[in-house]
This record gives sequence, C-alpha cells and structure tokens, in this order.
Amino acid sequence: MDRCLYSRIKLLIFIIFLGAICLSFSSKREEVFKQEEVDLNNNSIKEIYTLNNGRLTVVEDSKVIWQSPSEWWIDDFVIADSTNDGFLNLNLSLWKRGNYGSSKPFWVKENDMSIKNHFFVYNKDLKLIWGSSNLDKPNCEFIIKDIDEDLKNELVVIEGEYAKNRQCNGNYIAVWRWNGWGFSNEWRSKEGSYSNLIDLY
Ligand SMILES: [Ca+2]
Ligand SMILES: [Ca+2]
Repeated sequence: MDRCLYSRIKLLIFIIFLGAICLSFSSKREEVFKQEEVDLNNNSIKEIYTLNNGRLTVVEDSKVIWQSPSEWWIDDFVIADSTNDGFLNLNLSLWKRGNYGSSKPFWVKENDMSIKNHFFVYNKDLKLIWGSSNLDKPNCEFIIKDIDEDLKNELVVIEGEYAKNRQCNGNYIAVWRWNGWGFSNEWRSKEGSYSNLIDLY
C-alpha cells in the first residue's frame, strides 16, 4: 500500500478513536430516519430519498419512483460515486434473507436463508449494478470518500460480527476499492473497538 494511503488511514483511525471517546458509543442501528435530496437520475428534478424504519423510498415530483422491498432492512444509504465512473450511485447496507437473489449460481444447491448483511450498488437509473452475497462480516457503518486524494473514492467500512441482538460492535476498519466487477479489499485495521465513522463527514 502506498505511504499516502497508509498515513491517511492512520489519521482516520485516530479521528475515529477521538470520536468514540468524545461522543460515547452511539448505536448506528437506532438511527432509522435519514433524508436526502439529490438529482441522481440527472433530469434536473431532485429526488427525495427517505430511509424510515429500514425502508428506503425515492420520490420524484411527488411520485414514488423506487422503494426497497418490504422484507429488507436497510441500515444506511449513501449517494456517492462508489464505482468511480463519474456518475453518482445509490449505495445500500441492507439485511435480507437469502445469500442470492434470482441469480443463484447453478452449482449452489441451497440458498442460505438466514438474515445477513449485504452491500448493494445502484446506478443513476436506480438499477442494481452490483450486489454482494452474504458478507462474512456485517458492516456496522460505511462511508464513500476519497481518503487518499487520488480523485477516486474508496469504500470505508467498520466491520462487526453477526450477533443475536442485532447490535453491531465494530471490530475492524476496512478500505475497499471498486475494481470494475466488485470491491477489492485494500486494507484492514488491527482488531479493536471502532465506531462513529459517520462523524468524519
Ligand atoms: Ca431527478
Ligand atoms: Ca481515493
């Protein structure tokens, strides 16, 4: 990893530790309302993105143009160019049953129907362009930001572990980068206790 990215990640971790100390531990899961106005589809009319109780609704010109399935729970959404093609994406951290959707590979005999965390990326037309299968470690928080100033965004996440009480305790910070067909892991921190990544915004 180049020195610039490494030093920025060290700074990021330092700020997160400060954030954790100053702001105490706030559970991201409790934050169930978020609203943003963005013209993602580039038709000069801003859409209103409303996350309420795990469900995301997109309204444009008073009409619902997209809504997440009722059986998903969405933790958070970020509108940012995660694929570095110059266009904004809708990026979701969501919980759902089933490792795969309709595209289950033929060599997988049974779909894992436990509820697990996934990361989905939509294009400007709100079409799914990439969706993870079950993540090995759930993301407690994520941001999409150019942390090494190479004019390309990175996906920075706090990874936790699956727990019965749905509490997400951050154990690692990880940096991922879009590689054209998915996200490659660039870096992962030592195990620790991390939270409040969102306060870096
Ligand atoms: Ca629009
Ligand atoms: Ca970058």
